[in-house]
Amino acid sequence: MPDIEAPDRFRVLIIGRANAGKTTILRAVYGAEEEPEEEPTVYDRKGFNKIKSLRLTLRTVRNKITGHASPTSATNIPSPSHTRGLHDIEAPLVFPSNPRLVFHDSRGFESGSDEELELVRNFIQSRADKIAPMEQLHVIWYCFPTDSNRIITAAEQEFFKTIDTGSVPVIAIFSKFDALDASAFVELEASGVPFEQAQIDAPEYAEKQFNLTHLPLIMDQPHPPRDVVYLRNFHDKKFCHDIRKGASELVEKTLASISNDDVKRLLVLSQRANVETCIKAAVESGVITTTAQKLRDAASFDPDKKFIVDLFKWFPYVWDVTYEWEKGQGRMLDFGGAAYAFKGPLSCRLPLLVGTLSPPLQVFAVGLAAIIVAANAFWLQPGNVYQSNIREALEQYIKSGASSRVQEAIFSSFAEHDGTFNTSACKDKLVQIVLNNHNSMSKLMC
Ligand SMILES: Nc1nc2c(ncn2[C@@H]2O[C@H](COP(=O)(O)OP(=O)(O)O)[C@@H](O)[C@H]2O)c(=O)[nH]1
Ligand SMILES: [Mg+2]
Repeated sequence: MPDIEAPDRFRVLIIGRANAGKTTILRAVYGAEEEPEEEPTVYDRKGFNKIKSLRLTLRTVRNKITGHASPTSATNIPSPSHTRGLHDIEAPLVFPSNPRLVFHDSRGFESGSDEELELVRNFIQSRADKIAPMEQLHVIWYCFPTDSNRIITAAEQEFFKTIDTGSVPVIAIFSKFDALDASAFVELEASGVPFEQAQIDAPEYAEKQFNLTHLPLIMDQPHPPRDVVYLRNFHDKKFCHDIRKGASELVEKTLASISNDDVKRLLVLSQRANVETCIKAAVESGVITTTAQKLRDAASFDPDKKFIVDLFKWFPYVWDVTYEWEKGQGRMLDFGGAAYAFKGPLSCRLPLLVGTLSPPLQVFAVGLAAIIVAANAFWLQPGNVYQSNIREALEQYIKSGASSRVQEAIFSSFAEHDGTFNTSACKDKLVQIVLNNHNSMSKLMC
């Protein structure tokens, strides 16, 4: 059975010494940081408890919303890693609030023993692309804590010297970079740079120094990582800008390193750090441009629920809550509630959204409105979007004037268009219009 299943979860191997910051990174990227009781739940080695655990997961989230006691203590669930003693690289882990991600946690090569290296090598080989899609590994995040005396050990260099990970990309993560920023600041100030300027210059200076002194230790190896990210201040929510920026960069670089479109889609759906990734994926899916093209000669456009659902489904934080409030129990693949929250007010709001645009351009106006509303709703209730947030974001979109600006941008870009809308040039233009008119992180205080 598993052999014919398409992968529906993004699978990461995260490697790094104890305290490297691995769990903190996963929480930031996968939106689990607000859920203190959600320790990763370990499935059994073959994933036999998977279905049971997913149901349990959903029940746990629902109980949290309704205030009921957690059922976990009374039920027979697999034990979390800390009660199992040693880390087991084979044991898949999930955050109960986000079952679309599966990860495997490896302590790496702390003792530098060949045995540990062999364990990781075997794991990677056993998960290479020949096995069933459900079991495949999609990326390796190799995490180096930069607050330690030896940032890259000889044993860790051995990984990049001897392990060819084939089609599975490796991204090197240098975590706790705030430690190096602090040393860079001290150095800059000691060399006469004024206090405030030294604070501004420190991160860039720290990265430059690091790239000269440390990075070659892995980049010059036979199997260097595909890309590198520096993460700082992930431990402290006060630094939400650093956390969002770092997590977004990790997602973007991982996305760029993956060639398979289905796997890219899994990553877009599993991560909750990068709203712009969702925006691009929603436009590039072609839902808007194919619909517009079909309506080239139509007399009117009446958006149906499916059109909205097909756009909202690229925004995973909308997806989950829809499930919770709409169905209570059952499948997660239902966006109906959020789509109704958007479509309900449309009967009287539609003229405001589409103005005097022609039917195919009305598709653009409604489609981009849905995307911007889904994107902006993220900031109303980060990572946890309710139907009321969708309604509120739609009202804001109209009242703030963003709706009129989008209409004007659509008109000036496409009024003279020949009607061949489903092209990458068209999609690029639409992405640009959304990026110019949604509430990005940089426009908001977080
Ligand atoms: N200064 C600093 N501390 C961090 C950062 N990320 C994580 N930490 C802290 O490092 C410790 C270990 O983090 P954890 O994610 O549990 O590491 P793991 O053992 O690799 O999973 C925790 O106390 C975190 O708060 C960071 O970016 N900067
Ligand atoms: Mg951990």
